[in-house]
This record gives sequence, structure tokens and C-alpha cells, in this order.
Amino acid sequence: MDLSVEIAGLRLEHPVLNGSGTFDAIAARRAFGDALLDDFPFSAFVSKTITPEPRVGNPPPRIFETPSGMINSIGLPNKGLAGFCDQDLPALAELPVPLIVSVMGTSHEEFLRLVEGLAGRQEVAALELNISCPNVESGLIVGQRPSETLSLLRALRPATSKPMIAKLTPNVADPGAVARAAEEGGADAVSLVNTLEATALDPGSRRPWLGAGQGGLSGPAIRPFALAQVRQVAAAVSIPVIGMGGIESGADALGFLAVGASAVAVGTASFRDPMAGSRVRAELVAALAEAGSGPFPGPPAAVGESTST
Ligand code: RRO
Repeated sequence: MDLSVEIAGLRLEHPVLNGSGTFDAIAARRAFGDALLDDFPFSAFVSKTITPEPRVGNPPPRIFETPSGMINSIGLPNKGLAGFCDQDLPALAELPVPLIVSVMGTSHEEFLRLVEGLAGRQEVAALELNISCPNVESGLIVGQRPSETLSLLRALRPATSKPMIAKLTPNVADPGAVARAAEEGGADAVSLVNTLEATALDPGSRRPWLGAGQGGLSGPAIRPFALAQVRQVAAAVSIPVIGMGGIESGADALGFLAVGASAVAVGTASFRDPMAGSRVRAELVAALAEAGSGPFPGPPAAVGESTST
């Protein structure tokens, strides 16, 4: 069965990617050797988000397990743009799939540095803009405001001919409006959901468990919520949607495709089983064969019906 999809101008062999920051391909290569390259779980590899300058990340603890999910407050530890290009890019370029680099800045200028710094790197197939971040100039989370999202995309679009994917935060009332703004600003695709704002308490002290006080919830606990957001966004935009949020099986992945995603990403599941992506892909093939309706189930269902929330 031909499972190939075209996302943001990239032809991918199948529709299963990784969620940014959930699969360390360089560590996996060390652990599994070249066997990893022979059966790479994903059709494109999305890097952990990088920032212009190196960051150490948040104080520990950084992870808290919840029923059917996990909260992380990793806090963007990374080597910075120069460190990434010098130390990680050569190894990531050896992967057998297109490389999508996730970037985050706290101002247009910082985002521009990242986009311009990667624009000429032939190892990089596309950029994912992580817009779940505050803009230090306005104090607003870029991805929570359509106007902020539009002005960022408009500032970045002329800086690169590489495809740009806007990674949306789910912590908004109307993700469709933010997605439309990204599309209007020149995004080639959107991906969602990033993690949901969440906190956890130390049961003894009843003080926040995580060093940073709060973090982002992911895993199967958020799947129905993510599915609803992907459905809304797919109905709101014409550009491709990469859906994610608690996908653990081929049936889960098929659900996201059924509500209008063109591709899906496996995230938290890879922490437990680094080969979860391969299994999801194999199960998706079987599920599609059983569904018997060609590669993908069809256009997004109409939304707009009233909800109780
Ligand atoms: O590094 C993180 O703590 C982090 C990031 Br950049 C993100 O986009 N989403 C998330 O759950 N954690």
C-alpha cells in the first residue's frame, strides 16, 4: 500500500513523524547502531527545539508521571544554534529521512537569527516554528494570539525558502484562528498539539513537584482533547495538518487522519518504547487495509456544532 504523503512540499514515505523533543536520534543511533537507520521509525525527523543561544533548561525535577500521561518542564536545554550546527547537524544529516529543525525565539529578531542561520543548510529540509513562547517585546505568548502569530510568520517568511511548519499550542480557546493566522502569514503546514499547561503537587508538602512549578501534559490522557483540536484546525485551514497528542497505536493514528490530519506524530510513547513509531506505522498500515478505503479516510468532517464546554 502506498502510504506516502506530501507535507509542506516534502514527500514523505508514510505519515508517521516524531513529536519534537521526544526522540533523541543521536542517542538512539548510539544505542541501536546502524540498525536504527535500516528501520527508522519516522518518515521525517523533527529535532528538539533549539534557541539562538545555549540553555541549561529548568531545575529538576523535570518530569512527573500522571494517570495515562506525563508532565514535563524540561525548559529547552539545548546547545544553541552554533552548537547545534557544529555538533548535532552532521549526525542528524545521516538519518535516512528529511530533517525538520524545531526553533524557538523570544522575539522576531531571535526567530530571524534561527531561520536565517538554517536557511542555507542543505541538511535541513524544513523548519518547525515552536510558537508556544513569550514574545519579550509584547509579553504575550505568540501562539496564543492570531495577531502575534501572523506578524511573526510575516517577518520570517521572506527569510527562507524552506518550508515552515507552525507548531501550535493547545492552550487557547480557538486554535483554528491561530492556525488561520499562521496560514495567512505563509506557513506551509501546522502541527499540533504541543503540551497542555499542567502542574503536579508533592503529596507530602503539597507544593509544586516540578522544579519550574508547572509544565506541559502529554500522553494518552490528552488524546481526546488533541483529537478535537486537530479536527477544529483541519476544518479551519487549507494547509496540511500534522496531528499529535497521545498517539500510541495505529488505531489512534487513523483517528487523527480521519479528522483531517495529513500526517501524525508519535511523542510520549517513544519514551517508553523508542520503536513505538515503527509499531504505530505497521499498525496503521493494517488498520488502513482493514478500513479498505484507500490510504486516507477522507476530508475533515464539518465542525461548528455546539459543544458543552
Ligand atoms: O523543553 C520543554 O520543556 C518543552 C518544550 Br520547548 C515544548 O515545546 N513543549 C514541552 O512540552 N516542553
